[in-house]
Amino acid sequence: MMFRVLARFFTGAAVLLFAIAAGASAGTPTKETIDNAVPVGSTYTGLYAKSSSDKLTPTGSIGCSELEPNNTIALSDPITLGVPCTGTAAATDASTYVIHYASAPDGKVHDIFRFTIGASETINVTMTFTTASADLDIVLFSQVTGTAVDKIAGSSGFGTTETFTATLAAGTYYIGVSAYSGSSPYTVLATAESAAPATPSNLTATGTSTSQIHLSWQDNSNNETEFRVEEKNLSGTFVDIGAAVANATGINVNGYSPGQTSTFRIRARAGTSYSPYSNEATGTSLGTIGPCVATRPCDSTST
Ligand SMILES: [Ca+2]
Ligand SMILES: [Ca+2]
Ligand SMILES: [Ca+2]
Repeated sequence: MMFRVLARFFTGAAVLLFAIAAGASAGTPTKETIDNAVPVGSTYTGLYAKSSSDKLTPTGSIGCSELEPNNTIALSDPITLGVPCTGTAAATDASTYVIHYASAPDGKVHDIFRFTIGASETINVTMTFTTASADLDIVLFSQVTGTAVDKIAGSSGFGTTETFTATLAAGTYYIGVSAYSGSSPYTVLATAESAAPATPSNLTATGTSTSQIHLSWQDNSNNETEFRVEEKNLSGTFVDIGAAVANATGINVNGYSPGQTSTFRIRARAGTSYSPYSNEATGTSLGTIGPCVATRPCDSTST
């Protein structure tokens, strides 16, 4: 079967086109969006049905944007573990289900994402939103009874980050986003705890005293156990010198002589899985260069 619809439009400025072809199981709505830069002038868009011989196979991680409406299980958007999904929720949006909270009035489920796991797994879910005056919450459920979701886990705090962890059997689960009040864009990230954490980035090393170098980085993972810190030794080999706790974005390394230079890298650990290494960063303790110390590297000008 093949049909084609052509639409012509003119644009005086660049617009965005971008294609996400999300596979969907039988009986589930399939949605596609196009978002790509086009030049000034005439542009054509085409819609056509493809047969099952479609050979497009996405590779790597692609971002995820909520496709409205998604306020029922049937309309839920797929979320890939480890890939952030963005959306917008407002307390005035249409909703189909409610969340029975134990110690608060019912919340409404405005947006729903779904994922499937093939084996038991511990899942970390984090939602961050940008409008501090709003109050967004998240809930995890696997089914609905009447109009209420059967809540497995969730978070209903008052800050702009909501996070929870749930250990789940194999199956399909739903993450519901509720705008308890106000309206805000948000990002949801669901990560399998057994998965390698995302790589920390933007590592810097700065001397903060004659005996101390401060390391700073960006935490990009929501499932890390800790960050392992490595330092290059006198023979040029990186050696693990210790760890910073989960969600840390900095640590002090002590024991230097004045003016001593050293190079570092870090990686996130989740259980037995490690992220790739961060960039390498080099820093120098304050003060004038002193003698080399056996356990610490010196730069070439040290004596
Ligand atoms: Ca929404
Ligand atoms: Ca909240
Ligand atoms: Ca983290």
